[in-house]
Amino acid sequence: MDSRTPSLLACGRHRLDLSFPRIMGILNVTPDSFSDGGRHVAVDDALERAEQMLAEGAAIIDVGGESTRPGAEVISVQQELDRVMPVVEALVRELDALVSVDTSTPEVMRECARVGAGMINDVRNLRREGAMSAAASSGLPVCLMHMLGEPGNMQQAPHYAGAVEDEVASFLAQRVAACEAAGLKRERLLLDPGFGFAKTVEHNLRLLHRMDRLNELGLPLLVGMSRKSMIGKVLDRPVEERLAGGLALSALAVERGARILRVHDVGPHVDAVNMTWAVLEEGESHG
Ligand code: 9MG
Repeated sequence: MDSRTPSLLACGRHRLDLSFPRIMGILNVTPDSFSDGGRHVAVDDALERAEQMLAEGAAIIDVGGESTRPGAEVISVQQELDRVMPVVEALVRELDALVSVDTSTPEVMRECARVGAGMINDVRNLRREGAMSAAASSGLPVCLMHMLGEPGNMQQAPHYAGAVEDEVASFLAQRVAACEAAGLKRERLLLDPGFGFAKTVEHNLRLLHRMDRLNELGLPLLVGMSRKSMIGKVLDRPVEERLAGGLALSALAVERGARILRVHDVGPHVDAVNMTWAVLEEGESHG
């Protein structure tokens, strides 16, 4: 993060201090995520999982009801509301958690803001019809992620004419300009390179290596690499054996300026990130 980057983010009732890196815990509320013994069981399970992530040091809980995996089922607005709303309401009411909502759907953005969510995380960077104005009127910070196409087709043949980091930076700069034109203030924006979204392994590795290019945009950076296939492909590991690879990537991302890391395994990432930060801080204090 450079000196122009805002370090205190207003997230509804919460203030998020980004002068040091923070962990965002992933809470998927798709039908396969929790036991299917009825609505209350699912909400209770989600609450328990969120409570555990907060106890392990997560600053934010990212709740998502629509899978972004290639080939994932497309769901209706009502299905997404039904999955997400009871969980967001419970997290706000029972845990007073800072909840981010992983959604591209304007109705979900509006409803979640109404019940006390603190952030919008949109992998489609507000390109769905009505999303820009819903996000603007929510008053919440928004994470704009880079992605070409849609989750269903994004991995078909990802191609960048120039250096991937330059193209991602210029795409995000254009989305920031579009947000500002729609009344969404710059101070409310976060940027995300979108690891694994319309990118080959080589694109992902280069993008992380050159993340300083995105720092030049002067907004806080959020990254999500936890358990992703880039780790599986480099290390030849199945999804349940990708933690060590993910910790290495998180340390490198922090060193390159990331201020929010979206992860599944909160405890180990808190330690890895705090350790990395201690080294960086010590370097700073000795010039
Ligand atoms: C929802 N989701 C899945 N992967 C993600 C990533 O890398 N970044 C953000 N912001 N959201 C993501």
